[in-house]
Amino acid sequence: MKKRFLILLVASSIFTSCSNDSEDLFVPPAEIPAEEEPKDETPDDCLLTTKDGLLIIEGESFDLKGQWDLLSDTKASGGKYIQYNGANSYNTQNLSNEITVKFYIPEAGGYRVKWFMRQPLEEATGDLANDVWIYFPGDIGRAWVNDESMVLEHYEKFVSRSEKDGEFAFGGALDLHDPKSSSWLTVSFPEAGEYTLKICARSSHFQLDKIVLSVGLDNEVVKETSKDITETTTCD
Ligand SMILES: [Ca+2]
Repeated sequence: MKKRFLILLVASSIFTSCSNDSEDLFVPPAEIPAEEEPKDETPDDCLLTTKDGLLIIEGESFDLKGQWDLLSDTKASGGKYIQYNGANSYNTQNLSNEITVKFYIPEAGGYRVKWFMRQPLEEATGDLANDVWIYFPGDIGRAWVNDESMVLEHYEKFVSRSEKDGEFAFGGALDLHDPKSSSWLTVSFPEAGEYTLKICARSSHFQLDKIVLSVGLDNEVVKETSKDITETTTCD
């Protein structure tokens, strides 16, 4: 009895393995791939995008929440700016005051990040009201520290000063703490596509007119040319 059972078992395992083999041997004819249409990367929605090497993001284009307010001023680009009116948040990010904006980059490239900001005359002098937390999701932000490019993996402090003349001032640099260092902020977009910029409030009464990203342009040129121009979208 035992022997017959064993033979059956062996026979069945041979059959099974044969049938597996035959399945392995059967290769379906390759499907002829359809000719690939060139991918249209242009987004369906109207998104902010670059023009002449500049990507302008007005403060008023951010999706505001928390204690950010939208205000009007003829001195502001687009006639508007945003101001943070909550408490200072110097050590951590209070995400209830995190604001975001989406934009479209048409091809891979490295951009420098600057802004036009203002410290209100009454509330702020010196170091007050002059900074935010900034982060590009996807860890595409870069600093230059100790002669090396440093990947920015979380929020960092971004700071600048305005003159006491009521004008929004061009500037903006990273104030890094680990290691302690100051650096310009750049962002390395790996390919064409939609990206997000996040800002989280740090200093009470800080005013943001607009963010200026630039590619392939001298910083002084950016300072002069970006003052009087506003946003471009993929629908323009
Ligand atoms: Ca503005």
